[in-house]
Amino acid sequence: MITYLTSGESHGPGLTAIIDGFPAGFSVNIDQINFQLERRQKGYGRGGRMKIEKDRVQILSGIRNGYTMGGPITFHIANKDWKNWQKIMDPVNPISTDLTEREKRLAFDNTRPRPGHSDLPGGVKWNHHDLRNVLERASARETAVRVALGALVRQLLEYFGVEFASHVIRIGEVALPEGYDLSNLEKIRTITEESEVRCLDKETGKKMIEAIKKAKKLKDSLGGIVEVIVRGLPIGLGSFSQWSDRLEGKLAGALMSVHSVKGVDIGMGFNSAQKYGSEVHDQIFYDKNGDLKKKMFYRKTNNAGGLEAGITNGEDIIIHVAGKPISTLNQPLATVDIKTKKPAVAIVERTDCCVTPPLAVVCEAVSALVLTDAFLNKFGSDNFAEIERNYNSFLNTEF
Ligand code: EPS
Repeated sequence: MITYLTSGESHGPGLTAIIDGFPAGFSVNIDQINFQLERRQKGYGRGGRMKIEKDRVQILSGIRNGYTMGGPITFHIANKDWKNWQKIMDPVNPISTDLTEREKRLAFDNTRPRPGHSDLPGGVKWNHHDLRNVLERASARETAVRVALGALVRQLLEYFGVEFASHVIRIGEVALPEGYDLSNLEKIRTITEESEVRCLDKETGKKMIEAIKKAKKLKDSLGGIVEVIVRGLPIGLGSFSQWSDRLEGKLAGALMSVHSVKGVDIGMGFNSAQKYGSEVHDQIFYDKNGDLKKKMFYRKTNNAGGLEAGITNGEDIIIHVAGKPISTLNQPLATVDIKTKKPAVAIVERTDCCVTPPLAVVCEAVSALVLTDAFLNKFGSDNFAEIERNYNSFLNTEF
């Protein structure tokens, strides 16, 4: 089983992750990990921080001469911004007495919780009266190291012909018109890489940018919806045997843990609740020359989004993830100062205006972590050669 932990603060020295349960003997492409980190940093609506950072993974354990060894793999991503925060965020020394006015504000003006953020619940929970102790770890900066982990494990799935893609289908009120074509994922990857908002349609993309510009002008923020597509997984990953093994639950749980996410649905999702069963369920067909991964069974529709009863059915996994607008607003909302208990306006930190484009990249990574775990649960997780044998044996065994 894959398990992982992440650590690190947004303005601390850096982020670290340890992943355990990944098999030995797999050749890792580090450039691919850094490529995913670069993708996450891009996107119209990002703030000033991304001009400072240039995320690169450093490997501290578990990989030798380019191959995994089977032990815990440790990743580190340095925060370049750390040098600007050391006087405030030093792990050992107290806050420096030599601070600029801006630094004084960042160090001491942390008592007015932002509605929608971790500040108030986290402060009460951990009894922190300096809310910087809360918001630093709650920051979405953490997603950088999760993307690095996802970028590692997806390489194993990609070796077996699995493809990942994602795109933005809504920003604020601007939605990608229905009827877009998902048949060529390579094309989707190319188009979204060229779009500042990861949108498949140029005109809609322009409108999304306009919407973000307007939000920025209003000193407000905007959320959106992304779609993740995973193609090429075999039938039979996951289980319904226990509630905790169901892949819909594992995916939704993992994706709901991503910063700002408030909704996840799979396939037709929420819309299926308005329809008859006959309009929803994907009828089953058989082709004796068909795809071995699907055991030659296939569907002409994919309303289930590739999952039935917690198990992959061989069709594309289709996931929609809704991210709320970021809760740091340059036009701050009403709050209460936790020190004086008097009405106040919320703290303003440097912020992004819209993070829906990078959310797509993060959701690919988080989905990859869940799906690779399911793959290894079926085909073994000690060493890569054994996994490959098991996988080929699965393909070549008649059902
Ligand atoms: C974040 C606030 C911003 C974002 C940050 C998440 O950082 P800063 O306060 O330094 O401007 O840019 O996201 C990242 C640093 C990142 O790598 O995605 C927050 O409060 O969640």
